[in-house]
Amino acid sequence: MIGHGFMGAAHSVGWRQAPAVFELPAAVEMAVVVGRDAERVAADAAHWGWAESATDWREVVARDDIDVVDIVTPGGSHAEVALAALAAGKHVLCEKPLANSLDEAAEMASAAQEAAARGVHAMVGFTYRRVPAVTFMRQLIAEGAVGRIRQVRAAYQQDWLVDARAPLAWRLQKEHAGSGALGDIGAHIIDMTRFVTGQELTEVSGTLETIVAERPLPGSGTGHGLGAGAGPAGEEAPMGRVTVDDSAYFTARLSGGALASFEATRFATGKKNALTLEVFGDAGAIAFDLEDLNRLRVYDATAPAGRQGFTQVIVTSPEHPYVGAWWPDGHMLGYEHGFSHQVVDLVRGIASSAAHGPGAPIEPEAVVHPSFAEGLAVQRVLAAVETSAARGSAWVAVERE
Ligand code: SOE
Repeated sequence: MIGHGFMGAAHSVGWRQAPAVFELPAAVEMAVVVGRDAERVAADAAHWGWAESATDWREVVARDDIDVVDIVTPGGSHAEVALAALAAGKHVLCEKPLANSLDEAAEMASAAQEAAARGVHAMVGFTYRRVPAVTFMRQLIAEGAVGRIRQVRAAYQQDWLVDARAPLAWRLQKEHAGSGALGDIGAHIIDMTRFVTGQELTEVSGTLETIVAERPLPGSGTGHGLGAGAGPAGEEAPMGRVTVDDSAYFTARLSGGALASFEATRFATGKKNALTLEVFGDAGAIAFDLEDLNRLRVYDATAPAGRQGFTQVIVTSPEHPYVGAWWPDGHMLGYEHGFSHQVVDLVRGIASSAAHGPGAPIEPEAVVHPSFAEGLAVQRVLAAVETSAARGSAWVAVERE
């Protein structure tokens, strides 16, 4: 694993829990975690259960005993590490968003496509796809539960920047993060909308806003990369410029014709990690809320008049995706489980390719998603929103293959 911030901790939990809970067709050995500071990375490796730590990612990526490279660094280094890993024949799991620019994402997707012909997998870490309720929502929509999709409403709201003295973490610097709320959390709701509806975003009209333009420079520790606790934040601290958006609002047209609204913000006071996704069709509607992630609200518009209403489906049964491996019916899951499910699917896909050879792609492709091609599709939407915002919210077509 390259990187060891907040996402490094989350991925480590995934790598450790997946083989402990699920029957996997291959053994998982948490070999080495890489970071720039030898002492800090050694401490995290020991804490999270990795056998070794190292400071030179190139050396690690070249090692014969490494099969999978998991990239949890800020977006600015995703392309370089992923391209090197794919060239060395390693399977890659890369945190979202895929890259910091469209060009990098396109290069990564094309390298992944070449690698796929050699049985090498590349997956983007859009973990919320693997929240059981979200995977189930996709199944219900595919089965026709909402009928023809007429409208979508997606919002991802956080509030860790409301305090104007919150420090200038890497997530607020374009060279590290690519964009702000747009790429960090907007990318999640773009991916989830594509995932649950099976449709692409074809054109967008957006606005980006940087609400606090300057912030205190962080101290030595990078913390979890979010605002609070990342360093001294007094009035005397030297200030630096925020070079990304704090909030992103956009409207999109989906390939099936429906209109969709997206809101990604770090300024929604009181909303810690609130993500809602609602899909409305001519036969019904389904709503998901990350703060209540074991539940879907499902409305059947074909029910008899007078009996209509949102039904609460508790997604904790063995019949639901991923759930059966965990606890008895009714025992809920949380944020970290998606990281385990991601590992489960990646390992299953890798083992299947290893068993059948690269010529048998159907099964691995069904489980190893989203591909880098899908990561690129999200990146195209991010780029189109930025272009639209720069043109005064003009409608901009999302680039296609
Ligand atoms: C910060 O906004 C963040 O950690 C995102 O980077 C993650 O992708 C999301 O899971 C939680 O919030």
